[in-house]
Amino acid sequence: MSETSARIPWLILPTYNEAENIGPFVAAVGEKLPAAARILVVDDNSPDGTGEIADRLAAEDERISVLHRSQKEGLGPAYVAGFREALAGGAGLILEMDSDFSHDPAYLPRLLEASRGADLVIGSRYVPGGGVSDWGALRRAISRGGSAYARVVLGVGVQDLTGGFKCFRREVLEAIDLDSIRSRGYAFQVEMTFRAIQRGFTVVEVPIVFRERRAGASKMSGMIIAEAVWRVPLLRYRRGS
Ligand SMILES: Nc1nc2c(ncn2[C@@H]2O[C@H](COP(=O)(O)OP(=O)(O)OP(=O)(O)O)[C@@H](O)[C@H]2O)c(=O)[nH]1
Ligand SMILES: [Mg+2]
Repeated sequence: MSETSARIPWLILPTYNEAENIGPFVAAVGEKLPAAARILVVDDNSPDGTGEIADRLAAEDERISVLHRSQKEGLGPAYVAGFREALAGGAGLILEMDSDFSHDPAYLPRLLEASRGADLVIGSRYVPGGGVSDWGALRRAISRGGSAYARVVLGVGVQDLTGGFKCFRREVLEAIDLDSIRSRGYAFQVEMTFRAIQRGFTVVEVPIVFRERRAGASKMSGMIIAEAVWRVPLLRYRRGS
């Protein structure tokens, strides 16, 4: 494989009821990605028709494809299914981000550039230059507290463990036993980063400013937070694969 084909990025976009966002979002990321990049939408049978909209986008643009799953199972299983498809398709880099404009497509080139020097790049709210633009004090505290909790419990130096704007080198996902990933919500983000560190991969954080979603409703729930609280300590006691 040549140097260039080895680095072909696949962007995985999980969607659940993102009908208003998905069209403009796919167009926005498409402008920021290299021409050879692929965009894979992973839709969990959204009742609002996101999957059908994504199918129409895919029919018009060969860079785009859609993975339809039968039911909503959370972010974790959707990403794992997307990772498998990207690996099978020959991806050199696998990017993940929210499909609601909270993660600004303008940062994509920076993540890709940083991936030349690290196995896992994290778009980070909690390094100098990063931040959150329009959250209230409570949501800020939950997020910051969650990252700090996971950092202390797991004993790692990464500042933003719960964020979902990332770029993995292919080798990282190949080294992690994806079958054994059980986390569904934010815990999934913590678990993937922790497993990468456990396996000796290098991590770099690049600053991003996180914004409120542009349209549609949040899927965050008490369940998702609770899952992270009890699952994170367990991560220490499980081998990566
Ligand atoms: N396929 C799939 N996608 C999901 C699921 N839950 C959330 N998503 C998507 O994952 C991304 C992040 O979820 P959000 O609902 O934005 O959750 P959040 O970012 O924690 O919450 P907000 O900041 O309030 O938007 C979005 O693109 C969602 O559409 C799911 O169960 N399945
Ligand atoms: Mg969001």
